[in-house]
Amino acid sequence: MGGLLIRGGTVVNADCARRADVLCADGVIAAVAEGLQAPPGVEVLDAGELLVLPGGIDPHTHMQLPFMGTVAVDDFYTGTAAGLAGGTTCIIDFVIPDPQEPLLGAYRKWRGWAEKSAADYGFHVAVTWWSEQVHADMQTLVQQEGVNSFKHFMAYKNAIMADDETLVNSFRRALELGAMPTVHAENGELVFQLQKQLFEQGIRGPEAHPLSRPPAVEAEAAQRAIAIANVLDVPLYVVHVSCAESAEAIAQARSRGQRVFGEALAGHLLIDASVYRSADYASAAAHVMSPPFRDKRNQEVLWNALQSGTLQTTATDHCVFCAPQKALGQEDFRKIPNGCGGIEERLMVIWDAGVNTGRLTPNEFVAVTSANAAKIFNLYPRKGVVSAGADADLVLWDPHGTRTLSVKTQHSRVDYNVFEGRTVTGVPAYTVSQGKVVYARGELRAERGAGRYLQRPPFSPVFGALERKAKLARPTAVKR
Ligand code: URQ
Ligand code: ZN
Ligand code: ZN
Repeated sequence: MGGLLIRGGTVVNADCARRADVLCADGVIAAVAEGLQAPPGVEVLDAGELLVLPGGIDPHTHMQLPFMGTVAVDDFYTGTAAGLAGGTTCIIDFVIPDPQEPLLGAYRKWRGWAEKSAADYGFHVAVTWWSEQVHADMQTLVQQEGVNSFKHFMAYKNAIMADDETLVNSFRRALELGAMPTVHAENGELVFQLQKQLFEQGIRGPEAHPLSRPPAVEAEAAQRAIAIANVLDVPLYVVHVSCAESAEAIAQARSRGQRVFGEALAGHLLIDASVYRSADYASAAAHVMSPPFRDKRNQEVLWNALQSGTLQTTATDHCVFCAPQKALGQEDFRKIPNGCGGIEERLMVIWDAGVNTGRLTPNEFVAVTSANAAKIFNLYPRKGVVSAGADADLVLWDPHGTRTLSVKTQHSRVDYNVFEGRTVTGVPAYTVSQGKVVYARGELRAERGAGRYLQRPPFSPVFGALERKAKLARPTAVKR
């Protein structure tokens, strides 16, 4: 592989920023230092005033997800290509077995779909049912396939919802294996009953969606998952935290020393529930995702949670359906396929609303868009940092550049853009993936199939087990 020297930029990692050149060779970073010379045959890219950041990591996407009777329209190629155009060079997607579907069979199916990815990818595997076979398959996935995180949908009753029995069994198994349990925290029974009540009251349009999933429905599930994890002494990652109540539950758990992590979606940080009050069905339905976009006051709480470390990562939950698919719910909001986009826009909107406003420093921006996800899901320092030995996944960031986000210019296949019309300051000028320039000032050169499956080692179960055994062995002081 020819090699690339990125000269004259300012390298910004989660922990520090400095003027340095970056030499890439054979897909990895060979050196980060001032005054590097380009060996013969190596392409030189003059970074000038640009910042050189670790490529974005989106830990929550659903490319070509079969869901609610249809399939998300961005597949693993178009979705990862759109990500590269926005500076995201790695995704962690989801294998979601149907109940009773063997986990290994579903995993192999998703691995086949993902072969076309343009960028590197990993998988969280959802535990949607429980049996001795699931118990065994989790071990195979951790020890042979490099899966170190298992997802649990507490919503979607009569579909992929995990009840408490599944949560407890799976969380306990994850701990034994050194894997991280993650949850979609909404009480699926409450959603089901509220949906039914609204429908029977004749409230059947997209405006009913947020009414059937109020913040309290999310907070109950978040608190329950946190409590179960606490009793079992297992870490927990809560995806798409959308409201103050859930963020508060995580903050309290963390202040008690419980190891709970949380994720904010770019959409929830910037879009509010007014979108559901549009008189136009297509516009309101386009924004149906779960948890729903919330009242605006929740946005500041989520930003504060990112700044304070209550939440550690940002993601998009990129799961996109076009108008004809969203029209499946024309007569019944419960049938609107849930999901929105954002993989191309995430870094730009978080820089614009986060760094330009002073909420986040550039270093914190790198932490919440790349480094923290790499650390939590055990990809660091291969991913998430500009340093020798890391994969050469980089984004050359132009903090003064502007772009108006629109369906007219996006690379996603979906037929709308939830950030439509927003003009941002701070854009990717170049994206480098595995040491190759794959996006250059508007020109996308994503390569179908160039992405690699990422094995993510388990966290050391030996250490965990030893620690627990020591704790159990210690005689508890008997109060006289
Ligand atoms: O719930 C999820 O995370 C998947 C099914 C995407 N859809 C959504 O509304 N978030
Ligand atoms: Zn979800
Ligand atoms: Zn999701």
